[in-house]
Amino acid sequence: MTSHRLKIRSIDAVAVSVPMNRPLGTSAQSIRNAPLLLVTLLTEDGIRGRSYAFCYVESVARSLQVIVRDLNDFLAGHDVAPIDLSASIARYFKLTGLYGPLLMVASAIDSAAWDVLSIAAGVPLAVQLGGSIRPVQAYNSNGLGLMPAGAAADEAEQLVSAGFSAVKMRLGRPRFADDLIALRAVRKRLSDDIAIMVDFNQALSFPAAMQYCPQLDDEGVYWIEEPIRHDDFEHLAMVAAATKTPLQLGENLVGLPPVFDSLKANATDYLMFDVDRIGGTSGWRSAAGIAAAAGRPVSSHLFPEISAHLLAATPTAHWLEYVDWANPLLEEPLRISDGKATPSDHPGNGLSWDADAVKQYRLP
Ligand code: SMN
Ligand code: MG
Repeated sequence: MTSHRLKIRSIDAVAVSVPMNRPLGTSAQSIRNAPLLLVTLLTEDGIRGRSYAFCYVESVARSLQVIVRDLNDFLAGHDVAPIDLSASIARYFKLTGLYGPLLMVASAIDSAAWDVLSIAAGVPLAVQLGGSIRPVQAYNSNGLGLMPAGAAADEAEQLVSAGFSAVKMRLGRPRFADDLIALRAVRKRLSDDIAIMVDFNQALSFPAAMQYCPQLDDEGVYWIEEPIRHDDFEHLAMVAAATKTPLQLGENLVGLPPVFDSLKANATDYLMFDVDRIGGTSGWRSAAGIAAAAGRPVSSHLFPEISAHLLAATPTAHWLEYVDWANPLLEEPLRISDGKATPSDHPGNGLSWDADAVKQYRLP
């Protein structure tokens, strides 16, 4: 069977909400359950390609389920050719605009199509993309939300006890002094060789960032993520210039133009892509090319199972963000050992849903 003959029989989506082991309190929103949209693309030959979207809000997962079922009628019979598929979906949503949750659906379908292609080729996704199955360094990003200093230090200690050499903590408390107290408590509790990434989730104003970010330079921080609005590249560049600690940006960049523009503006030192916002596996490949041209390290945002493959095929791969949120639904959760994630070595991306768990967590 040659992959160019693969055709879509159906695309199905199921909305679920999975309780998280550790709630995530960010400066933007607090999350206790992970609402996911599980996408399955079935070909006429019976190959199933899978991916999922992280929807942040349960009603978004429910609404996207309806939209995928509608797209199913439009895409049935279409070739499993991700570039053409993306163009068809972009035409379908030309008038609404392909942003936010609609882009998540388009990205998830793209990644499910790449899953089909690599299953048909009999190789893991990383190999299909020109990489190899190799361990990727990962930081533990479960929990460590905006909590009191003592609790943060306790949680950080638990997070590294699983063998991780890096953790991410959220900042952006109403008083920066309280962020500093929590950060120092965590820094003091962890040994010096453990990296601490910090994430403001866009909480600061530009003047506040100019005042606070340079103060983090002496606190043993590995990167400062999204200190201010993610699309204010001009001011991000000024914060980056005033701060020795590298800035991290990218989970909110939708599609390729903002990746290119952020680099032209010198808005960030490091880039991180969210496979579901950057345009799926196809979007990641292109974005990774742009980052490589600019010599910028690339990390992932969420979706650790697919991202492990993508990073293994990214020329400037940096860190994988590890969260365990999809684990209850997966027949084979991502393998983590010694703080590194190894992509699944099955053909495809390795995602397969546990039917009982899907039944249990399905949204009404
Ligand atoms: C984050 C925020 C909200 C949900 C998931 C993740 C965060 C991150 O910005 O980078 O992990
Ligand atoms: Mg972030």
